[in-house]
Amino acid sequence: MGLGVSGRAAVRYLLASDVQVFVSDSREFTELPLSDQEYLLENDVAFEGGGHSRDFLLQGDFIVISPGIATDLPLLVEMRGQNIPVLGELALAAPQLSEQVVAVTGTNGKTTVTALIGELLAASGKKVFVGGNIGTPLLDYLCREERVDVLVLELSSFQLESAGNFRPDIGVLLNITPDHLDRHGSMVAYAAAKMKLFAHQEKQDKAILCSDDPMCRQIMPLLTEQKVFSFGTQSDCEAKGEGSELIITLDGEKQSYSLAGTQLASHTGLLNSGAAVLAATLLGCAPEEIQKTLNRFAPAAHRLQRVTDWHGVEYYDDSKATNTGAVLSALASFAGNVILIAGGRDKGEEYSVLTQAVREKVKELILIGESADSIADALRDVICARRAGSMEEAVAMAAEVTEPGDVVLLSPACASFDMFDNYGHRGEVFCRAVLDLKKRLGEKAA
Ligand code: UMA
Repeated sequence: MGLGVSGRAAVRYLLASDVQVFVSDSREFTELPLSDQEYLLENDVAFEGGGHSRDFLLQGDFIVISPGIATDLPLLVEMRGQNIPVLGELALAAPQLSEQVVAVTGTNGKTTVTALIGELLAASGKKVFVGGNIGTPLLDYLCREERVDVLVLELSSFQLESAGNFRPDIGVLLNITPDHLDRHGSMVAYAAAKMKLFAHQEKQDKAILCSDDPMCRQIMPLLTEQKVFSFGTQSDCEAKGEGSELIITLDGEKQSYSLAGTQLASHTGLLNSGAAVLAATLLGCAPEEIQKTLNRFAPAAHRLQRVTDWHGVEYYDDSKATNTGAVLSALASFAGNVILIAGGRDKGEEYSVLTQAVREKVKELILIGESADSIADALRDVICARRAGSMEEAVAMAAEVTEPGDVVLLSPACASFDMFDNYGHRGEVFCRAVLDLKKRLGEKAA
C-alpha cells in the first residue's frame, strides 16, 4: 500500500525475492510518475488506483504498508482479522539483517545524529549504510549485492509502529515531545510507537537515551532486558555535555572532546553529539577520528542554519522545526530579542507550550499559513502576533522592526504543506526572501 519512496523499494525488493506483487495507492495510475507507470507495466504488477479496496487487499498473503499509512485504518484492522499480516518495511527487513544495526529515533535531531554516527563510523574505517527516514529505504540496501559492516538507520514513529520483530544492536532515543498527534492521536500512542525501538532488544543490546528529556527519563527504568546508557548534562551520564565539552565515561575510562568552533557548538549540538559519540564509542571508534569528525561535521540544511547578518541582525533558517519541541530548542539557543516567524499546517499540537519561551525570548511574532489563528490565540496573553500572507511578506515585516542585536528566526512549529512542497522548499523560500531583501536594501542604502 502506497507507491512512494518506501513503496517503490518494497516492490523492487519483493519482485527480486520472486514474490508476486499487487500495488494499491490513493493516486490514480495516471497520477503516478511516468517511470513508476512504466515499471509496473514492465513487471506485470497489478495496480489499484484512487484508494484501497477490501477486495483488492484480500488477494494478498501479507500487506506491506508505507510509513504514511496509519496502521489502525479500519481496512487494515479487518485484514488482520482475516489473518493477513500487515507489515512495515522494518518488519519485512528484520529477518534478513545480519549486519550490526544502530537505529536512531526521537522527535527532533534524528537526521543530525544518524548522519553523524554514519560519518564517525566511516572515519574509523567501517563500511556503513545510512538510511531509513533520512532518505534511502532499508529495502533499497537489501536489493544491493554489496554488504556493509553497520546499518545506521533514522526511524520515524510511523516506521516503528509497524516494525514487527526489528531489533537494533544499539537503539538511540533522543527525546519525545509532542509531534504527529494528528496521526497517533495522543502522546501515549506516539511514545508507545517510539518505544517499539527497544521492544525486541536482548541482554547484549544497548539502549541510549537522553537523561535531560523527561519522557526518556520515564522510559529508562522500563528497559530491563538491555544495557542502558545515557547522554545529557547530568553528572551520571556516560556522555556528559558541559559547556562546549563532551566527556565520555565508559568502563572507567574517560575521554573528552571539544565542540568549540564546530557547527555542533550549541546546546542541541552538544546533546546530539553526546548520543552519536556514545554510539560510535560503543562500536569501537577511535578518539582521534571522533574529534576530527566532530570538527568537520556539517548538519543538513534548514536546521537552525545561519543565513546571513545584516546591520547587526542575524537571520536563521530553522524550517525543519515542524513541532513545538524543535522551536523550544531553537529559542534556547538565543539570549533574547528574537523576531519569530512561525505557522503552517497544524499537526494537532498545543501551541501554549511555547508561552514561557516566547515571553522570555520573542519580541515580535509573525505568523503565516493555516495555523496562524490557532497560534495567535494560544499565545495571545504573552504577545500580539501579526499575520503575513506569504514568506516574502513575513521577512519584510520582520526586517522593518529589527534593531542591531536582534535575531530573525524562521522556526514554524508546523508542517509546510499548506504553502510549500516540503520543509526544504519552505527554508529555501525564506533564505531567498532574506537575501533578496538584503540586496534591495543594500542597493537603496548605497
Ligand atoms: N498513500 C496511499 N494511501 C494513503 C496515504 C498515502 O496510497 O493513505 C500513498 C501516496 O499516494 C504515495 C505514497 O503513499 O504514493 C507515499 O508514502 P509515504 O507517505 O509513506 O511516503 P514515502 O514516499 O514512502 O516516504 C517515506 C517517509 N514518509 C513519511 O513517513 C510520510 C519519508 O520520510 C522517508 O524518507 C521515506 O519513506 C524513506 O524511508 C519523510 C517524512 O516526512 C522525510 N517523515 C516524517 C518526518 O520526518 O517527520 C515521519
